[in-house]
Amino acid sequence: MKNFQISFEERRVALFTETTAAELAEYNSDFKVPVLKDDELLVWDSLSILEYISEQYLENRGWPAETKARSLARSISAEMHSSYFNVRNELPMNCRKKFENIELSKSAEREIERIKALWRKCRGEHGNAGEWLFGEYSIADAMFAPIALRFDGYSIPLSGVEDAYVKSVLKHPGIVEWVEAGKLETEVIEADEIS
Ligand SMILES: N[C@@H](CCC(=O)N[C@@H](CS)C(=O)NCC(=O)O)C(=O)O
Repeated sequence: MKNFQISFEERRVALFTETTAAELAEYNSDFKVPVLKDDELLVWDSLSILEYISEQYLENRGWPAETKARSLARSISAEMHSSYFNVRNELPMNCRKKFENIELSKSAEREIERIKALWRKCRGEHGNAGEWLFGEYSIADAMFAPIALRFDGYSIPLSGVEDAYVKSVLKHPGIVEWVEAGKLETEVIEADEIS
């Protein structure tokens, strides 16, 4: 929404606290974030929210205009949404710390190689018009932003296309703002801390 200058108010909900369930109860999101409230309409789950915003506010400009690019963008966004469980477990989101030389399972390494290969394919086949996966910024970039942040935070070796892509994500003004806000948070989710 920040990328497309759609104004919104953000309500921060700290997870796994004594008040989390009560704070999220009104949104019907199974006590999870993110959830979008647009007047009385509730939309939950990140990909559904992105689809709704694209339809309702962007005349579908959230997805690439060209059919093949759009189809690939949908496939990789759905894959991101439903996969990479080893990356999620072994590289938990943590914007406040930087890690070097972490040991990863073969399964996590394989997922990382898969993600890099997808990025190279998108950039190689559809990336000419800009620095994003499909040239111009799309839903696919929003979906992969958490992965790019993890690759940076856990110092995953990157080269060429993937390195440039992560740098683009890190300097996106919406991401810079989001990471800065994250750094000011004081809560710690112990289950997501790795040593
Ligand atoms: N598939 C959902 C995942 C939602 C989800 O698990 N959100 C996490 C934060 S990223 C959460 O709310 N966790 C709290 C919990 O599971 O109780 C989406 O992408 O929106």
